[in-house]
Order: sequence, then structure tokens, then C-alpha cells
Amino acid sequence: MVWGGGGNVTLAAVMTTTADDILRRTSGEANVVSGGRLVAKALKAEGVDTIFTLCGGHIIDIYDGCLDEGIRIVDVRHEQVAAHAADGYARQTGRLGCVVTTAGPGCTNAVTGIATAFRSESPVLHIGGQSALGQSKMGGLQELPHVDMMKPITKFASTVVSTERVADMVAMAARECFAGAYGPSYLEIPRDVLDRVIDISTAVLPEPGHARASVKQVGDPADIERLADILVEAERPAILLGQQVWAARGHGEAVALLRGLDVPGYFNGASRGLLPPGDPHHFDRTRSLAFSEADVVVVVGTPFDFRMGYGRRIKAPTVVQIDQDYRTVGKNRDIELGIAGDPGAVLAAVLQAASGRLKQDKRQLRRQWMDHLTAAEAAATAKLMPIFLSDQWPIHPYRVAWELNEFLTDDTVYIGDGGDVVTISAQAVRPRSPGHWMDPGALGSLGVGTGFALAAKLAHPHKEVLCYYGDGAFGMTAFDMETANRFHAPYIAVIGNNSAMNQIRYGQLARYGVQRGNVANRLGDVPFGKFAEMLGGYGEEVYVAADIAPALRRAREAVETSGRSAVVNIWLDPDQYAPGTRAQTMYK
Ligand SMILES: Cc1ncc(C[n+]2csc(CCOP(=O)(O)OP(=O)(O)O)c2C)c(N)n1
Ligand SMILES: [Mg+2]
Repeated sequence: MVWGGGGNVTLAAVMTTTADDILRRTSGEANVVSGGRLVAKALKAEGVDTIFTLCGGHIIDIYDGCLDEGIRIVDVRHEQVAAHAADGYARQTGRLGCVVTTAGPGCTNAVTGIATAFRSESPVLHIGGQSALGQSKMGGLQELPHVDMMKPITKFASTVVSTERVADMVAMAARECFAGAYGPSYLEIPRDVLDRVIDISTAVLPEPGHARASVKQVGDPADIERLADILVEAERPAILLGQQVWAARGHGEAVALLRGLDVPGYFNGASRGLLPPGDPHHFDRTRSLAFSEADVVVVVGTPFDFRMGYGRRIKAPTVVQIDQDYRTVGKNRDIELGIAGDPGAVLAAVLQAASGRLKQDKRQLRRQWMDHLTAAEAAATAKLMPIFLSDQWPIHPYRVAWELNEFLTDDTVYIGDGGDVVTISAQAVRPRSPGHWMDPGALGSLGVGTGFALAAKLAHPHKEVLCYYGDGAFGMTAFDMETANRFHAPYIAVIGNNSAMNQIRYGQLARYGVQRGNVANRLGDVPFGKFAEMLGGYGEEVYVAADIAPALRRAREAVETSGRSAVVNIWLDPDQYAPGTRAQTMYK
């Protein structure tokens, strides 16, 4: 251990005096409290049990408060990871996630994580330091206009201008995270506001359970009846369940509706895994077919964005949209009926309104419709099997995707962080239950994996966590694998290594040819297995397809026995691509 051994007596003496002083002032008297302590009290009231952070002088009083309130402090090596971890923790727990960063570069480093949470509608509270209010705009250390910077990528961004209001503002920012569609908030607390000690009777302290309304809105009851009518009359209905369904924990109601009304379900983003593969109402290879042949499509909790050709890919005569956000309903394409409300509450109300009204002949037609889709699913799988089982050398990326799916247990949280290899994995990997799939969402941010893995393992220590990275993505945030080890949150990292930023490289080659297409997209050949070894864990290089499964098993065993993360670095054929990459659908 190197830290703390400096032995600077003068400094130690000064620091001891200061610490005693502070302790006397804050803990000694029950009636006084610092801004940092108020932050922690308010976080606890919001159900926050863990903060993700990287230290800085502007925010240390928050740590002191967290110690008093029993909030776990997880300190990472890069603020981007802290923000992704807070997002991941929110996704995994269904509660508010929290990231705390210092002023200036601490905030700018976290921007990608907060922006990812914004596009993924994840409830994350970002608390940031700022130089003292008393020196505002004087050129203080790390001073930046954080609130202006964070406004476009949050639902709410504000400065806290008085210590008395610290807890109140934390509660306000947290409330905003759950207003309509979820999302992040940013709160800047200047150093003098945070460090000041005040009489607790002057602080505004919202009481848990007494400062919120229910978010379980069902919209207009007449619309619930209308949707029930539409679904009862439909002959070939299909429902797409998006990330809001899982985020708002409406999965039980969603599944009950699919089963109760015999409707095929499709799942995207965090809602993958709502039903296990093989369930009669689970479909995933026939979405385009269903969207073009269905008479009714209901889209729940996911916008008409690029992932659905801005809604153009749905050809059904009747399209219904349900979303937490009023502004998302009807955006980019017209719909027959729109409902703004909580996915679970709306779907439960619709099922109740339709209860007992589905005629036998309609149910019969739906069974035929589902048989038709099931046959098409089987045909699509059969078509893919030769490449799923390919034993070509260099290894085919589809083979890795297949092996990963075979390897997953019912309790493995699967995370994808990368370009083409991760896109391919979505064709094979089918999580077995809700909450077991994590992806960056609509921002498409590379680098989410390490923070997500850390968060998933901390939230569910008894679950296995596996992150499949592209080699480009792994290089972005991998160093926080050390943090995962340090916090006893080890995971299995699998790298699909094509020594390139392949998803981009494909488009460049197609457009500019070989001479000018291999520019700014090729990476070195890195034996990443050694990276895990450097951190005290297990690492392995895999060159042939038959070795993938045994290597994954060795990694699992090593993680379980050593408590350290393992890396399986799989060397891939760089000239195989996903169909979406070949068709460049993400840009259409
Ligand atoms: C932070 C970030 N930078 C750049 C991109 C653009 N981008 C999308 S896919 C990709 C290539 C990723 O390479 P890798 O992780 O190795 O996966 P591969 O495509 O090679 O399978 C890039 C650079 C992005 N999505 N996010
Ligand atoms: Mg790559």
C-alpha cells in the first residue's frame, strides 16, 4: 500500500485539527448540519443506497454525509464510468441512480453517461461540485457553466444557492427524474453552500412518502375502453414492448395482457427478456413481418425513432401508441389512438376492460396468426444456423454470439458494449428473464459496458454478469475493471476482437473503396487477456471456434473462485458484418 504513508507531520497535524473541528461542529451537536450531510439525508430519503463518484475537493463533504447516512460510496477511475454505473444501477434496481462528480472536468467527463441516460430515459441524479458562490465567475479552480452545459441533456438542471435548500433541491431534482418518461437531472452545489454548517431547524427537509404523487396514470378512461375494443376486434394484432415497460416495472401487467388476449409480443431494449425464449407469446425474428401483416400494432414505451425507421416500418392499418411522455405520442408518424400514462397501469386497465370479451372465433384467428409467425421464426432461425455453428477460421462473429447465448444461465445479466459484434449478438442472445439485458440505448454510446457491469453486480451480487465488448469499446472504459475487482463485483468480459472499429469501417469501405476506406478505423492487435491478468484475474486468448465454450467456462470458474474479473479475448474475422451494418440501416 502506498497511499497515506507520506508522514508529513505538519500537514498531518493541521488535518487532524481540521477534522476534529469539523466533527465537533457537525456530529457533536445534533442540531447542526452541513450541506454535504443534507445531500446524504435527502438521497437516503429518495431510496439511494449507493453513489458512484470520483473524488474532488469540491464534493468531499458529500462523502462525509454519506458515511453518516450509511450510503455506499463507489469510487471509480473515470467519471464517464460513474455516470454509466449510476444509470445501470437505476436500470437494475428500479430506483433513482446517483452520480457525484467534482467541478469542471469531473462534470465534462460525466457528460456522455448523462446523455446516455437522457436518451435511454434512465432516472439518474447527477450532483456536481462548483467553485464557491462567493467567487462566482471570478475564475475559480475548475469553474465552468455546468448548468448551461447540462440543460439540453437533462430534464432539470439547477444550482443550489443556499445550504438551507440543499435537501429540498435534491428532492426537487429527484422528482423531475420521474416526471413523465424518466431521465436524468443535474444539480450543481457550490463549495461554500455545501461546506456551510447550519442549524438543522432552518433546513428544508421533505419527508419521504409525503412529497410525491403516484405516477401510475392511465390517461382518459374512454381511451382505455377504445383500446380494449380495438384489441378485442383485432385478428392479427402485435404488441411491441419497449424499455419503459421494464423501467417502470410494468412487465407483469404486460405479460398478463399478451397472454390474456393472445397477442404476439416483441421486445426491445431493456424489455428484452420480459418473456423467456420459447414462450408461446415471445417473438423476436419476425418483427418486420408482423409490422407489415398485422391489422393492429400497439407500441408501448418506445419512440418512433431510427430503430423503427421513424415509424415508417409499421404498415398496419391501426397503430396505437402508449408512452409515459405526452410529447412522444404521435411524434414522427400518425396513429389511430394515443395514450400518455404508465405502461403497466394502462395495460392492466386495458386487460380489465377487455376481460371476457374476446370471442372464440377471434382467439382462433389469433392462434393461426401466431402459428404463422412461429413458423416464420423457425425458418429465420434455421437460415441463421449455419453461421451460428460456423467453425471457420478466423472465428465468425455469429459463432461467438451463438456460444454466448448457449453459455448464459437464467440469472446472467448480459451487457452489450460495442459496434458490429454486439449488433450481431442481438440476433442470438435471448435473456431468460426481465432485467437481464442491458444496452446503451438510442445514444449508441460505446463505453457503457464497464459501468453497467459494475452496477449490475453491485445491485445483484448473486447474479452472474457478462459483458460482451467490441475491442474498440473495451479500450474506452476498461480500466474500471479494477474498480469492479476492488468492490468485489467481478464479471466476465468477453471481447469480440477484430482489431478495428468495424461497424464504421464497413461503411467507409463501401463508400470509398479499399484504398481510402481503411482510414481511422483500424486498431492494434491487443492480447486483452493479459489486461485481466494485470488486475489479478484470469485471461485467455481464443483463436478457434471450438475453444470458445471451454474458455467461457474457465472464465466463469475463475471469476467464482478468485473474485476477480476475467477476460476472454476472441480473435474474429474482420470481414464479416451484421446485416444492419451492411444495409447501414442505423442511418436511414
Ligand atoms: C463513444 C462513441 N464513439 C464513436 C462511436 C461510433 N461508432 C459506432 S460503432 C463503432 C465501432 C466500434 O468498434 P468495436 O467496439 O471494436 O466494435 P466492432 O464494430 O469492431 O465490432 C464506432 C467507433 C460511438 N457509437 N460511440
Ligand atoms: Mg472491433
